[in-house]
Amino acid sequence: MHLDLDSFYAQCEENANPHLKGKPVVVCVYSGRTEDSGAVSTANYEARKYGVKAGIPIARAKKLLEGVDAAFVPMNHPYYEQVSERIMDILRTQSDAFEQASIDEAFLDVSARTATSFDAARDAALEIKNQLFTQENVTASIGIGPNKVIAKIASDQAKPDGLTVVKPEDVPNFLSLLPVSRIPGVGKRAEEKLTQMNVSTIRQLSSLSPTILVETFGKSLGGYIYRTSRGDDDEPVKERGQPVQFSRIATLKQNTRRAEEVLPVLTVLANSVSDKLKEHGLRCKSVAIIAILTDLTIRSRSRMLESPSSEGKIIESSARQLIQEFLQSNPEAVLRRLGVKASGLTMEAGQTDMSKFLAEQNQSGSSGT
Ligand code: TTP
Ligand code: CA
Repeated sequence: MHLDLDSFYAQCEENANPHLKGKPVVVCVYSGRTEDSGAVSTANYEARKYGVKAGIPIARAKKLLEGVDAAFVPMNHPYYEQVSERIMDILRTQSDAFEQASIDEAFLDVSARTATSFDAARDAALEIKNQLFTQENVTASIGIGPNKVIAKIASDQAKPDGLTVVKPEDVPNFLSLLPVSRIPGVGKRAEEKLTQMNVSTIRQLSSLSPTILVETFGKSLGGYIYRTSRGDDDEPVKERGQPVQFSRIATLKQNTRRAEEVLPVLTVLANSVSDKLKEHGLRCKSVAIIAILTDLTIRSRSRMLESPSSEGKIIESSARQLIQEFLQSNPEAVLRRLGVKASGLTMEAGQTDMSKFLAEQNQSGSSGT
């Protein structure tokens, strides 16, 4: 699920100043040089009807709204941050995994709590919208899809107060007629290059060869555009700024320190961690074993791999060495439970985080706020 609050700063202002409700509201970043110099940070949907939008000069917005009972308010970022924090706390509790993507956007993995039912996910989204409205008096647009990039494109499909569900089997139809600019990270420059190649829809884009896209946009952006045009994305939803790790722990059939009993379990755990990494398109830089002893003390040993990997064999061989070293140097230790952990996770070679392109786009397309 991807959730994007509607005209976020403007909604915050309307809630702080209820007399603004119903009027066109323009949130301004005044530069201070002259009374009207500066740019529009955002405008509510009433103001957008007049053509007012983020990034245009305030003077131009005033012209567009000449004779209209509109409000021009200065941006108050610390206040929007407070509102955002409260909203993100609500959303976090409604997800299995959570990733805040900006002050007013977040990804929610709801796969487990909905048992991957798209109908249950729709109900969950309605419940979230309801909760945001009752608790914070804000509306949001939500997209639901089989992966992050489809959910993000879907959340932009029906704004404001929208809800768009794209089931896996509907992905090709959903994408086919959308303009290429709907792909997050495809900015003005990329769009122009594609127009020169006679490509305007995502369907046309998906018929280009990966080689051409990589030649035109470079390995990273080209590869990303190619995958996205086919609806492919396997980035995990992860809390930003926190190290992500995968681990698997099992209870042994009986307490033991005998290699012939320990190693087969280790193999299963290593392969399970490897599957999890591959499923998310990730590789790990280091592998650890977790040994839970009969007195329930927890011991661990870790090592860096020569290069990041998601291969079961590599994870298993590291884990084997670690457990053997551990048992040798702890002759009294008897194991009750055993775990394998992969950490220092990185994207598969050639893949780049969608968020990187979004950040770049935000930098080049912002109104200088
Ligand atoms: P957006 O989500 O892009 O815009 P929005 O929430 O105002 O409107 P909507 O999602 O309904 O289309 O950006 C979130 C906030 O970031 C926005 O409220 C104000 C701020 N912002 C700027 O200050 N400058 C900008 O150029 C943009 C695009 C946004
Ligand atoms: Ca928004």
